[in-house]
Formats: sequence, C-alpha cells, structure tokens
Amino acid sequence: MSLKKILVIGALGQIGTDLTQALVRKWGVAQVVTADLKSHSLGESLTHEAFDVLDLQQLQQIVEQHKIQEIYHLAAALSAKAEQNPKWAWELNLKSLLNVLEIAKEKRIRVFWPSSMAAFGPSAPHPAPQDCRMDPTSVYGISKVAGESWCAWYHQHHGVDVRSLRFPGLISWKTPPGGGTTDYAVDIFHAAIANRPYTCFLSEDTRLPMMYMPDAVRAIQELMDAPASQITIRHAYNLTAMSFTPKELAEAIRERLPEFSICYKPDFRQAIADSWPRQIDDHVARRDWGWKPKFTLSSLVDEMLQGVRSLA
Ligand code: NAD
Ligand code: AKB
Repeated sequence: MSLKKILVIGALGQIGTDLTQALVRKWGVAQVVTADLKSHSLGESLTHEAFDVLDLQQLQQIVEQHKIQEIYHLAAALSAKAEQNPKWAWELNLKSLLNVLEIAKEKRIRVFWPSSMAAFGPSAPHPAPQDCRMDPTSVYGISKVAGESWCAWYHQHHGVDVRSLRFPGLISWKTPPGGGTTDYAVDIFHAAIANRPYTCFLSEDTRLPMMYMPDAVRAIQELMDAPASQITIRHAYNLTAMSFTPKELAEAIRERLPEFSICYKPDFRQAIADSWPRQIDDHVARRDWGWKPKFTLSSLVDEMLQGVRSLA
C-alpha cells in the first residue's frame, strides 16, 4: 500500500466529516488535505484549505502545492436545496465536477465523486436496476445523471480513473445533513433524544432506500481500493443497505424510547421522494468488488441513538 496525497473537497459536510476521519486513520494525517467553503478544520493537525471549488485556478494551485494524487469531491447542492435554487445547484454540481475532472485529466489524479439514487426517475422499475431509462424529475437528479455521464466520458476519452456510487439516503450523527429529502431520517433522532415530538415532512408510508454512514464510508474505500480491472461501471454503481418508511423508523425508535411521538406534514419534498425508487438492486457492486452492507434498521437505530446522545 504505497502512500498517496489525498484531497477531500466538501470535507466539512455530512459524508466528508466521517470519510476524512476514516482516510486519516488509514493513511495518516500528513497524507490528507481537507477543503471546504467553511474555514474551520476537522482536527488541529489536519491541513485545511478554505476555498470555493468553482475557482479553477485556486483548485489547480492547491493540487500542485500539496502534490495531490487522489480527490474525493463531495461539494454539492442536495435535492431539497437544489429544487429551491436550480441555477445555483446546476452551476455548483456540474461546474465543480468539470473542474475536478479537468485537473484529474491533466495530472493523472484518481477521483471519487458520489452520485445518488436521485438519478432515477418515476419510470425506473422496482427495485431500480443498474441500467434502465434515467428520467429524473428533480433538479438534483438531473445534475447527477449529467455528472455520471461526464465521469464516464472522462474515463472513456481521457483514461481518468474516476469512480462513483449511487448512494441512497445516508444517516449519521456527527454532522447535520446538508438539505436533502432524506434528512428526516437524521432529524428524527435529534428530536427523539431531546424529548421533542417530531413533525415529518414526508408521509408515513414513503419508502426509501437508506444506509448508515459507516457502511457508506466503507463502500467508498472498498470501491477506491478495488483493482481497475474489476470496475465495470464508470457511470456510478447502484448501492443500498435497507429500505424503510418514516412510520417504520418511528416505530423502531419508539421500541427504545416509548414516549417518542411523531406527526406527518408532507411538503414540497414529498414529490421529490415519490419520484425516487423504493428499493435498489446493487448486485453489480456486490459482484464486481464484493459490496455487502453490515447495518440493519435495528443496529442503525441503536447506534444513532447512542451517537446523538453523546452530542448532548
Ligand atoms: P453536505 O451538504 O453535507 O456537504 C457538502 C459540503 O460541501 C459542505 O460542507 C459545504 O460547505 C461544501 N461546499 C458547498 N459548496 C462548496 C464550494 N463551492 N466549494 C467548496 N466547498 C463547498 O453534503 P453531503 O451529504 O456530505 O454530500 C456529499 C456528496 O454526496 C454530494 O455530492 C451529495 O449529492 C452526495 N450524496 C449524499 C447523500 C446523503 O444522504 N448525504 C446521498 C447521496 C449522495
Ligand atoms: C438527498 O436527499 O438529497 C440525498 C440523496 C439521497 O441524494 N440524501
């Protein structure tokens, strides 16, 4: 395992916080540079660059200065925020990816960029297969389908080693979620631990694919560690761990905290959720690089309650 210099862009977000810790554990603090619009650092000894990834010149400078060999590009507008500000979201999600892919082409840098189940639209069969007609109806989903196509194009035409996963909703407690449609599945734990009733912005029977963050971070690392010969998908691999509804999640919390109460007041995010698959078929990721989730709904709820309680 030869040492490499890694840049995590969007490191202070929901995935970035957990992923950076895992990368530092694996490669050492001197090998990891974090970057974000925000200026605080994730650790005293970590090198942090506060910058805007839309600034190509500054990105070039950071890559050269730190001799970066691998980029995890996590800065993006998520589904709910993107729907409320489409042009800003398109610019952030696509221009930033093109900036990263251009530099990757020039400097032979490996790239991880996350796609999302939002790339699927209403015509996807259930469970959503690896390949089918992609007709997303959300701004965010449109940006993910376009991003996936750019990744495949840079790989095919310029040999860029870019790898991607279509994540389901990710659940974690260290950092608040960044404005997505699956955020309810994080917010609900904070309400439960604070002894507050929770008003859910999706209806009780909205079934969506989900995953606990440690599984997502492990998936990123396993995908990036796999030999290139095993990577048959250069758009993005389907990935999932479980599917549940708000009602099922609330019931699992109530088994541990009987006083917890929830009501449902669907808003504009309901239409986004209704356009996404209820289940995902990830057998290609399992076949190509051995993907297997570890967390179930029950173990996720136990860990989330413990994690959120530790923040109090
Ligand atoms: P997040 O919103 O929590 O974090 C994004 C980070 O990027 C933030 O810290 C933000 O400050 C930073 N950022 C935003 N604009 C920037 C800019 N111009 N320059 C530099 N930094 C900037 O997002 P996340 O949940 O960690 O998601 C990361 C990636 O994973 C995104 O591409 C998202 O679409 C994808 N994804 C996330 C989920 C999920 O459930 N969290 C699911 C599927 C896919
Ligand atoms: C969102 O809800 O926008 C994200 C996602 C599933 O991509 N969590």
